[in-house]
Amino acid sequence: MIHEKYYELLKKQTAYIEKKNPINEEFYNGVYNRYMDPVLTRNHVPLTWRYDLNKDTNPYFMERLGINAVFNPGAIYMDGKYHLIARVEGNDRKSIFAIASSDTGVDNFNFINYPIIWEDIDEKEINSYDMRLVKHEDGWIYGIYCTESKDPEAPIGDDSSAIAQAGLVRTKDLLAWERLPNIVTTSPQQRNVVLHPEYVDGKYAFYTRPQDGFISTGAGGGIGFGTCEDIKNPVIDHEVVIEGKHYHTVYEVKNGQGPAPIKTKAGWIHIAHGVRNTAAGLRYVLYTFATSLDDPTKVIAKPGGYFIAPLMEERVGDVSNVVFCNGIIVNEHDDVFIYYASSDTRVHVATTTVEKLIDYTFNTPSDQFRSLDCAIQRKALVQENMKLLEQR
Ligand code: M1P
Repeated sequence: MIHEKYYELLKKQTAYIEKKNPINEEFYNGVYNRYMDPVLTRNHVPLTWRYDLNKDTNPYFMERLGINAVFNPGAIYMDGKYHLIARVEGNDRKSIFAIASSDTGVDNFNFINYPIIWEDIDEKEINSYDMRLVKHEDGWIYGIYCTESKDPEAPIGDDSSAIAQAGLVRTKDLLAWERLPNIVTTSPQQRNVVLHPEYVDGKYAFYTRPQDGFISTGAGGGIGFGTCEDIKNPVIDHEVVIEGKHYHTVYEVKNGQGPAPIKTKAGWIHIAHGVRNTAAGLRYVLYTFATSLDDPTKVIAKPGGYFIAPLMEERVGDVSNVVFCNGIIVNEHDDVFIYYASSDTRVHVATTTVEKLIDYTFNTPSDQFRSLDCAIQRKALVQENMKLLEQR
């Protein structure tokens, strides 16, 4: 017999999920809209994934398999629907992947089917997260995610050192998944590995993030680029850093490619995350840059500073002061949906258009790297504006 509490909670959850999500009119920067509510949280996860509904075996209607957080989703637009493959983290700290879909892209996201499962080809894999979904020109949809295992070299007693590598899966319909071998590079660790949607010189091309350690990038770091011939034997034997770290910027400690870049008439537009250190710990923000359509390793535009930073309640969560993006959708109207997670806890959306993204990326002044030069840059803006105002 189904516990009566189930129906009470289901009614509340349905109202929560179906609530409209208006634009946050308090916020304005001309670049993108923010929304009043997160688009995906742990409260969206179906009750059937968390509770045993049976009154005989669960008389107190306790949550048996709790959910801690839902964040860092990959995103894809298919059949007129906005699909997110979210990182769903259980109370046990393990992340699993699950699909949530919406007709609007800004609200009413519902988890569908079951948590995603594929062939278990890597018994060392303990945790998996942060999938980047890419529809490649070869016809497959690829998912690259971080696959984390215990560091076999860790000294006895060290039960937290880990190794991060890039796992690879593919699908045609988001339902049946084929697990391909992990991506092999020359770097000891990898996170934030992303497939470029087109062949480059007839090869599969990847953005990488070489790093020496699990948290610290060490001598590595920066957004790398490399190619491989055979996606079923994904070995990248040469990585070149195309977008590095830089002292006293928002990406001075590390950075990483977000989702696959968007192809526009002006160039490939990338959304990346940059990390800097503060007295309160690492701060993650998003920034954009563009690469050439002729040469995806060549950065041709890069606004100074951040594009999206954690704001108000976004600043607090399991890992506070973080925004992270690995999913973006461009629909048939060139509307852009940027799915970003805040503080490793929940998912938000920011919306803009391809035209606005181009304008922002190509016309926002670059970082001058020194305070006095930044003052000169801002004074020039003020002077031009004063001239205009005086001419009124
Ligand atoms: O906790 C912030 C982020 O940290 C990692 O990102 P990066 O490898 O760039 O430091 C990831 O674990 C990511 O999932 C997380 O959001």
